[in-house]
Amino acid sequence: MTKIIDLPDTSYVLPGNRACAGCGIGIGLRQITAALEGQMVMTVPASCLTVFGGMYPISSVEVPWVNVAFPSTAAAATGLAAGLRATGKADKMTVLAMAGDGGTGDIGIQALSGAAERNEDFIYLCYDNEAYMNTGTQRSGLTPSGARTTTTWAGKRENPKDLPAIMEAHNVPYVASTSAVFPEDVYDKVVKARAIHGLRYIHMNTPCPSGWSFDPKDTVRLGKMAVDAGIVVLYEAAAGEFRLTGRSKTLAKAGLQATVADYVATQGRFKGMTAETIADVQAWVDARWARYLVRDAG
Ligand SMILES: Cc1ncc(C[n+]2csc(CCOP(=O)(O)OP(=O)(O)O)c2C)c(N)n1
Ligand code: SF4
Ligand SMILES: [Mg+2]
Repeated sequence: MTKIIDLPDTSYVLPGNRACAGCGIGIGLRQITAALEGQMVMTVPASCLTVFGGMYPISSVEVPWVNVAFPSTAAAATGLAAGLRATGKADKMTVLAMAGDGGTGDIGIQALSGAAERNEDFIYLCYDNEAYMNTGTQRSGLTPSGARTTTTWAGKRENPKDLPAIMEAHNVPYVASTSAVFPEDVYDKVVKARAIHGLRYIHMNTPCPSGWSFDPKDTVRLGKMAVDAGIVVLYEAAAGEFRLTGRSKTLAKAGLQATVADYVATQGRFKGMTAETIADVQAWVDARWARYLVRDAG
């Protein structure tokens, strides 16, 4: 595993973009573009990520980038991959489709599922800030239970969709779950995915100070707490071989170091969450964590 001190200094993400202070997306995007050494073309639907892309001719990201309509990210990536093959550039350049949780788990899932079934040759990276943030925080299928959004005023009632599991069910060659606040874990997974052909899916948790309602200085602390509580789990399934990675691997031996109650207390979006809902979410997290431990043990 790459140590944080050994991550490359080269950055394709310039300072001075218009994302909110403390946005988790920027931390992840730096590692993703560095892992691909800028040898890439991105396709991105409407989302907070387009804020980093900026408005022509001003951009904070130094790689080719195609903005596309909401449901069509994976379809556009399919076309870009075909274009690279036709022009003999497929070995040098990687197509990166990158979209939010709403754009992936709800609106773009049809094109993504089709591309996965055909095993198209690109990396699809879903950054998960757990709601439709760019339009002011509406609930998505990946918003956690108990979270208040502008469309779930009393707190969402359902647990989030398990998108990496849905992608694993497509039998694609690589599926991973990571968090932007573990840059070395993001970096290693993108490096690994780059060397594989076919559809590679990476799910990246990205804390969002504005939508989750916490102080921007706490992005990394909260992101790490989500992993320590087993709410976000770092793992990969390469050719069907499952393993926990990084901090989650450590926690498999040491035990989880935080609870759902600890985690929800840190964010305004969970204000008013009842003890009963917290207990329900804890039971859901515990059952899921137990399944990961069984898979990791092989
Ligand atoms: C077809 C369509 N419907 C709605 C919108 C409005 N819209 C733009 S960004 C956005 C939120 C996207 O949410 P997500 O994919 O989770 O990315 P995030 O904004 O959270 O980064 C919405 C609803 C749009 N641009 N196009
Ligand atoms: S709303 Fe959230 S995800 Fe969007 S730019 Fe701000 S911090 Fe980042
Ligand atoms: Mg989102």
